[in-house]
Amino acid sequence: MQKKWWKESVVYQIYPRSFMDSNGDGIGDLQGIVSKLDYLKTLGVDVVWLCPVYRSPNDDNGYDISDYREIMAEFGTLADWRELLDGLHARGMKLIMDLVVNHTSDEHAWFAESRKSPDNPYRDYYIWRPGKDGREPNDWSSFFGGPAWEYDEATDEYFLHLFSRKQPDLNWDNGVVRREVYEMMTWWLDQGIDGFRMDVINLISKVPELPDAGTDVRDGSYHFGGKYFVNGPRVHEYLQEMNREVLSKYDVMTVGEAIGASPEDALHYVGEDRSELNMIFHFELMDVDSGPGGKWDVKPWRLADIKANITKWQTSLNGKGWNSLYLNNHDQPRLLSRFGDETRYPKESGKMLATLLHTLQGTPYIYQGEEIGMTNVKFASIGEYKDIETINMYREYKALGHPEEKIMNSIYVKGRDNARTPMQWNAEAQAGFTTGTPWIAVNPNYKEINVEAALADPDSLFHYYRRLIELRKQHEIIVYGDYSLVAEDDDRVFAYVRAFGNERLLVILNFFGEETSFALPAEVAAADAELLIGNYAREPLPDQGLLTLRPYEARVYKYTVS
Ligand code: ISL
Ligand code: CA
Repeated sequence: MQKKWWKESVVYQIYPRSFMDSNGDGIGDLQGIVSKLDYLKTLGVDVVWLCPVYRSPNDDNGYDISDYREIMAEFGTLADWRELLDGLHARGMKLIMDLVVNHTSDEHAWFAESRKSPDNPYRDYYIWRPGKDGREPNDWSSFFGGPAWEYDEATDEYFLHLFSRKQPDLNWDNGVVRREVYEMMTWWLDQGIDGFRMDVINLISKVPELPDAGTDVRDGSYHFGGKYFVNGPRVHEYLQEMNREVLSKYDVMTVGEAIGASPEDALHYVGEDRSELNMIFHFELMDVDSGPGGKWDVKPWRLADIKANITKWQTSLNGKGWNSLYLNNHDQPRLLSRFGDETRYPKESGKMLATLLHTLQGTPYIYQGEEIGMTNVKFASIGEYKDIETINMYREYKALGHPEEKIMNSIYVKGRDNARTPMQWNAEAQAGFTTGTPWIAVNPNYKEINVEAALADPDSLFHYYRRLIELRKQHEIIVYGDYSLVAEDDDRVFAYVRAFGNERLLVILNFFGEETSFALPAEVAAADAELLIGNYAREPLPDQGLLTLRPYEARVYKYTVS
C-alpha cells in the first residue's frame, strides 16, 4: 500500500449556497466561506471540497454550468475565489473543486451554438438525435423524472439530458469536447487547486446506438437506461486519457462520483495500477434504506446490511485501491436523522457514527453541519422546498395519485433539501447564516444545534470530530490498517479490527439505543489495551472480557500482538 497525502487527509464538503452569507442577500457566498476558514482550521480538516461555484442559471444549484471559467455572480468574483484558495493554503489546507462535465447548462455558449443548426461546428458537442415515430429517440428516463430527451424546434431534433432538461449531456465521443474539458481542467490546476471531485463521472460514455431500455414495445413510459451509460463502453479510455493529458502532471487528488458502481467496477477506476482516479463515491451504502421502487421507496435499514456492505468494500479494495468514506452529502439526508437517534441520543449516536466514519480504511468526507449534529428538516408544504429533484418527484407522484402524506414522508426521509438548509452558526436570527432572508428556510432547531454552542461545550460532537481527526494524524493504523469484521452475527453491535504490523485497533459500536453486551475477542482481553477514544466516560476493561455497552456506545482500543 503506497502512502499518499490524500489517504491521510480528512475532507470537508462545502455547499456554498448554504454555508455563510456575507452580504445579506440570503445566499451563501465565497466571502462567507473566507470568513469561516479559522473555524475549519479549528476542526482540523485537511482538504475542502467546494461544490460548484461556476457561472450557472441555477436550475440544479450550480450543477448546470454556463461558464466553467467564471464564478457565479451571487457567489462573488474570481478575486474572491482566489482569496479563498490563498486563505486555505495559508492555513495548511487544500482545495478541490467540483468538476461537472457529464453535462453543461443549456445556457452554456457551446449549447447556444449547438442548437442552431445540424452543421454548426458545436453540434457534436452534445448528443442530438431525430425523433422516432413521433416520439423521443429512445425510452430513457431522466434522473429527475420524465424523459431524458428534450425536443428542440429549431432543428426538429431531440437532445439527451440524463438530468434536468437544462442540463444537456456532453458528447464525450467527440475528441474536441474532451480537449476542451482537459484545457479547462488544466486552467484550474494552474490556478493552484489541489484536485477535483468529479460529478457523475461514470456516466460520460454512452453506447453509441442509444438502445431502448425497456424490453417491450414503446408504451409511453420511460425507463432507466443505465446499462447503456453507467460505466459505459469508453469511460476507462477517457479517464486514462484525462489522467495522461492532465492529472498526471500535478500532485492532486481526485474522487469520482460513481452511481451504481460495485467494488469490482470501483477497482477499474481506482486500482493503483490503472492511472485513472484516486477514489470513487459509491452509492451502495446510501441504498440500504431504499426499497425496490428506488430512493423514494423508503424502507428501514438493517445493521446486517450496513456491516456486510462496509465489509465488502473494505476488503475488496484493500491493498489495491482506496476507499472514500461518507455517510451523507448535499444529495443525501443527514446521517444523524438517518442512522442515529436525533431525539433521544443525538450526542451519543452522532459520536458513534463519527467513530465509524473516522476509523475505517479510506479518506473520510465530512459534510458541512454534520460535525455539529445538524438534522433533517420537515417543511410543512412542498412550496418551501427548492430542490429540482424533490419538486419534480412531488409533481410526478401527485399526478400518479399517490397520497400527499406518503409523498411528504419520503421527502422528509430522503429529500436533498434535508442537507441544504443553512449552516447553523449561532442562536441568533437565521442561525447567523444571513442578515437577510435565506434562500431556503433555516431548520428551526438552530437555537440548540449551532456552532457557537458546539464550540463552547467541551463534550460536544464537534470536539469529538476534532479528536478523531487528530487521532488519524497520530496513528498510522487508522489510515492504513487492514480491516476485518468481528462478531459478524451480532445484530446490535458493529465491531471490527484494524491491523498494521503487530498493532491492532478494535472498534466497537453499539448501533442502537439499548444496552447490550459484547464479548471482547480473546487477544484483546489479554493485552494491555489502551482506550483511544469513546463516547462515554472512560471505564477500565473488565477482567472477564464481557463489556456492557450503553446506548450508542462507541469505543476504540489500541493494543499490540506478538
Ligand atoms: O442522489 C441522487 C440519486 O437520486 C441524485 O440526487 C443525484 O442526482 C445523483 O446522485 C447525481 O448527483 C450529482 O449530479 C447531479 C446533481 O444534481 C447532484 O447534486 C450531484 O451530486 C447532476 O449534476
Ligand atoms: Ca450572499
